[in-house]
Amino acid sequence: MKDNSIVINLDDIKNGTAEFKKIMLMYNSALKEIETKVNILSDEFQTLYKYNPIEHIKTRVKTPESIIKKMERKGMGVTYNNMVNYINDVAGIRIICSFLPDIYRIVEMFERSEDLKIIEKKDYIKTPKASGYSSFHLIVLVPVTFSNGTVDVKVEIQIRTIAMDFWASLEHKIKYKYENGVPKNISKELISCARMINKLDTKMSKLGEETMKQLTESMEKNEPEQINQIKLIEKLEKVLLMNSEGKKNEIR
Ligand code: 0O2
Repeated sequence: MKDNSIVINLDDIKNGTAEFKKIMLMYNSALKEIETKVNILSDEFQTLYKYNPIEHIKTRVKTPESIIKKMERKGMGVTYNNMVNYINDVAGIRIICSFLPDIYRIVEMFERSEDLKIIEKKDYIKTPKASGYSSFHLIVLVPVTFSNGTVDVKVEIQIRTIAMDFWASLEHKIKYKYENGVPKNISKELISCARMINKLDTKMSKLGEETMKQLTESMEKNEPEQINQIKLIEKLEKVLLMNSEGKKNEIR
């Protein structure tokens, strides 16, 4: 396919071309939108359940060098068109969770979200990559409103546990040390470490579930008022949700 779009030139980017600045503003704004969403969710969990499944979040926009390298690696022309259409992780947010089941709770939250469109789901937890890498990835379109209209901006959301993050960070560091690829014995060891991480996550999740069960039981016994309050707030949320659904149907 012939690509007639504007070529990305590293020197131009370093000198700060208007196109590049505008595109990066789009990606940075989309990240701000998602970050706010995740922070609200985190506050809600903390307030309602006194339990927060989110340990921390990190956002980043890929460096121009890294964008260009990825396009070259994928064998595509280094153009703005290709970057916007085919590089899914120019803007990325990483959500680090405490326990394995928290990952799927957060995925469900994004699935329910009406202002985001999920365009791809990759479950590298059920099916880890050959390297041993494990995480849940969502590629989403985030609507961002500027003075002259709304643009849907692509963002990659990586959701993983603390243990998966530990493995991925160190593996990334090790990989970068070898220009000509990681030696076989080291990649074998890394796969074996990934398996250990998976076992550890499963064990810790069981402990987490057990602790939550015990805490809920003790709350039901000793603080029934608090449990009633939570139930009341959940009911209120449902009513608010039904009301907003009704309003939307009226508008339609
Ligand atoms: P970096 O340095 O994190 O920016 P696609 O994005 O779908 O067009 P891609 O890149 O093959 O194609 O998608 P994939 O495999 O889902 O990976 C996207 C990102 O996941 C990577 O971005 C990494 O951040 C992470 N990742 C994937 N595989 C591995 C792995 O084996 N080890 C580690 N540590 N991270 C991994 P980048 O751009 O490759 O890297």
